[in-house]
Amino acid sequence: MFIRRRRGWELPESAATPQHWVLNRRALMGAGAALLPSAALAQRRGEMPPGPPLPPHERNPRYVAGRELSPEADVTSYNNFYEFGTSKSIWRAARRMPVRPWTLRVDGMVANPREFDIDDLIRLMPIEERVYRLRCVEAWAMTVPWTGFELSALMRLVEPQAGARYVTFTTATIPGVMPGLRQSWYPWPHVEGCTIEEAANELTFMPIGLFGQPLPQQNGGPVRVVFPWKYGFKSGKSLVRISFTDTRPDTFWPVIQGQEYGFWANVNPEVAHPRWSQATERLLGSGERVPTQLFNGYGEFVAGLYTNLQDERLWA
Ligand SMILES: Nc1nc2c(c(=O)[nH]1)N[C@H]1C(S)=C(S)[C@@H](COP(=O)(O)O)O[C@H]1N2
Ligand SMILES: [Mo]
Repeated sequence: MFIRRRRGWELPESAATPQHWVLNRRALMGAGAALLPSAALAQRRGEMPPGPPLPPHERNPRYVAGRELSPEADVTSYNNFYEFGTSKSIWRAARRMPVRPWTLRVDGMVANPREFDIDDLIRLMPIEERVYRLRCVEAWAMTVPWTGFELSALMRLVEPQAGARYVTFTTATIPGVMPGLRQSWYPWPHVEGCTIEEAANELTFMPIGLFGQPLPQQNGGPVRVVFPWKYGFKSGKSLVRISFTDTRPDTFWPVIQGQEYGFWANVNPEVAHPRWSQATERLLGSGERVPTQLFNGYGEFVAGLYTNLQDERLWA
């Protein structure tokens, strides 16, 4: 007999309604509009819930952002996710991407290659919240509380082999919900990469949540990577595969425009983009301009990774 296991995320609709839909609904009803309940409205638009509630977890006080959190409404509605289109307003399209079930394959040069169901992975990993700054190469920046786990914890589970030198991160390609894939001149899928030392650094984090809620699709749900000391384009979204290799991967942006975007992409205020200065950045929400910091302010954690790499183009 086939017994269907009821998963944690298959909750009654009321329990699964993401917080911002509830808030939206309150705001709309407050305005006196006669509208469908928000969950039904979202469903009618084809929006999919971003996942089950996060497990209980705490904020790690070791990572201090030094500035206010960006407004959640801006963080979740101003995005770069080219699979859904090149504008910043892709959040509604991204919400149509189903994120359950979801499998993350971890393979290549590891002792224990595995395919993880995302909810099994979340149960296996030590989950915590970290407030990090994120600096886009376009010179906007945000400060957000990610929920997730250190990539190093996953590495301990799969055990990279001695010869593994690089790690690649591959984003899902789902033609039915990603209109951007029709722009066939881009080298889909979006592959990102780093060295094994960068992957093992304590800052390299795998978010599954944002502002205490499951990570919205537009921000890379159900699971992404973030390197807070690098330009944001290194932080691949909606990952389906992490692979360990002995050769440096051809990553997305250097393939498209190698003059402007390199493999390392560490933040540096003194190294201008060919078309604009990187000396300052614009904060999402307030629009305030503040000085850009070397390694986005994370030099104490990562500067040591690069002391033997001075011949490399580390900054763009
Ligand atoms: N798969 C994929 N990942 C991606 C991108 C993308 O277009 N596709 N954009 C990158 C860029 S340029 C930035 S700045 C960040 C933005 O993350 P956010 O939308 O959560 O702020 O995601 C990065 N990850
Ligand atoms: Mo970016």
